[in-house]
Amino acid sequence: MARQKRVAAIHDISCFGKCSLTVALPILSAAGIEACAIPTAVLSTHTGVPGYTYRDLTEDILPIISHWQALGLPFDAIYTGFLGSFQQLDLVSEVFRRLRSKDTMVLVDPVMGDNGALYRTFPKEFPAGMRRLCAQADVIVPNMTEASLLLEEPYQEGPYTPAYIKRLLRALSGLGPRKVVLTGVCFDQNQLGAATLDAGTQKVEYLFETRVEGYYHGTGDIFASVLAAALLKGCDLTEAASAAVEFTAESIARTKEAGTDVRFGVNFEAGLLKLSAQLEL
Ligand code: PXL
Repeated sequence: MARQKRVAAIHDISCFGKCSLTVALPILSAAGIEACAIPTAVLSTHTGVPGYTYRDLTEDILPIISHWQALGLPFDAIYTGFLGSFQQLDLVSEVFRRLRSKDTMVLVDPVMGDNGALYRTFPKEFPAGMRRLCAQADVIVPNMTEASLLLEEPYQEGPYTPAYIKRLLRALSGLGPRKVVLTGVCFDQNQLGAATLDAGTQKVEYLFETRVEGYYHGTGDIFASVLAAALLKGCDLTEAASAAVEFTAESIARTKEAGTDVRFGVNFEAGLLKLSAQLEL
């Protein structure tokens, strides 16, 4: 049997509502990957639900890493998402310096906005700091809002043209990462998916599924977690993005059918067995 892969997952824990660590950990585990958590903050729910509690864990990050370093643990990947404070951008850079070896894949999901706007929890300097973090990544997974914030360009509503998407992909790759996966891409109203660019091959690929109307919370985190898992299991960028688009679209379709409150996340759990079989490489 191949050696088990180990990931450091750096995200908040929103205790209810299915996003960040509460989706990243089960998805990585379903793929047979050892998931080690570095919580950036503890919230009662994600910030889209009014009245949420918030405990910032900025001060806990380096002590956790120092202990892990003392144990001499090697990491196959570091996967970051929602950060709890502006200072955590620099701390996460320090985590990269301390835990990264030449074989470690660093995947940054630059979680900071949606629907054309920066999340209200972040200061306006946050995108510039996130750009510096993305420069250190091997793979980044922005949505269309995050792409515009990273590139300091006005946000545009879809549908898009292939020329526009290719220009964004190249500009994002120009920030540093060799692999870029852009989510929320569509060329017409009936589809939705992702576009990928691998700087090594300069190949651009598009992966689409049929669009389901509505805004389903936590789907960006589900997408990035499947992408991370599939890449670690040896899929190439196109295969990994395809698995992520399919898993996310199926989770949304299931939730639509059940008619549950879209703020509380999607039913991704019912897809985990299939994902497990699919990634059994
Ligand atoms: O799904 C992204 C996300 C993660 N974590 C928290 C959030 C959000 C999006 O709003 O609020 C706490």
